Amino acid sequence: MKYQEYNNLIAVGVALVAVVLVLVWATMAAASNGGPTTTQPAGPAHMYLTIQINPVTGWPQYSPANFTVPAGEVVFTIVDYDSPMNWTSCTCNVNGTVGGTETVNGTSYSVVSNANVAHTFDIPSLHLNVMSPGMSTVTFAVDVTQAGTYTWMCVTPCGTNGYTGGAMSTPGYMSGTMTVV
Ligand SMILES: [Cu+2]
Repeated sequence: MKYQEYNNLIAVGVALVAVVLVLVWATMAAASNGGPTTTQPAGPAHMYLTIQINPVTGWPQYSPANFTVPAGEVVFTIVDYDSPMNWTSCTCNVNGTVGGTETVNGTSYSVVSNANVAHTFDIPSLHLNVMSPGMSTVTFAVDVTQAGTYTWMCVTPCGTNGYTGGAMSTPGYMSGTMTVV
């Protein structure tokens, strides 16, 4: 073997080693950068609603009244700052939620006491019925797969003049829309 040939062989060998090293590095980089996709599921979306007395009208009001949530499971939290109200004609069965329950201040119920039902959150087309006791925090989950716009409403005779009062008859207070996308 001539000296020049020997040198060429060395050069080819070095080049091959370099190529192998680059391939090994690329494979490891791909693996550490989520090569095989093992990402955690994001978990359910959250929607936060509050019920407060509107300072101008004096009527209780859900906020936001019109909102958008993603399709699939969504966890709702309703913080109700309104006063407790006894609603003796309420059967108060939780309906249409994941598991058929809601939590009131952290305790799970399938039937809520009618001794305190300041408001409800109802979507008749989904058979959803959730009670919101005054001065409490309610959580529940819904799982709506069908995109669309759903009308929600409170069915408690809340606010001044009950069923015929402004809060119940004016959209944006005790009724609104939930858009599922
Ligand atoms: Cu209400």
